[in-house]
Amino acid sequence: MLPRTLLALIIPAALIGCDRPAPSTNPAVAPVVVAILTVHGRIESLPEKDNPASSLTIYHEDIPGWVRGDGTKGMRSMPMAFPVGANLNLEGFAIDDNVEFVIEQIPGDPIPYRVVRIRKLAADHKLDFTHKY
Ligand SMILES: [Cu+2]
Repeated sequence: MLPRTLLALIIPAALIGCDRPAPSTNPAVAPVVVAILTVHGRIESLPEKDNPASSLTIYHEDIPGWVRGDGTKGMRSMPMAFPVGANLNLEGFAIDDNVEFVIEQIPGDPIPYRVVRIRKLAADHKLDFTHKY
């Protein structure tokens, strides 16, 4: 678990360039996972120990199932910083690795999306960063 101060620094950076779902205003409603998305992309940076400004940044392909704040869906391919789930092990991953990863989206949670699984794809796997919608 990351120290709170570290999260406070990482989360705003992770949200830049992305459409953040509005947090729930009703404290009685527990945040629920609204989407579990399997996505392909290429690692651009990795979180570094003792560097709160670092992050898992992945240039991801289009994500048609991404739930936007207004309830519509889709996010075009882009480089994007992702918060990392508590049990995600990034040992052995390197910049420029092609990866398949799973994002959980939890609007209303202090961390409204996070990467919970990741695996390497073949180095010659063809990624498609064209915008298809
Ligand atoms: Cu994105």
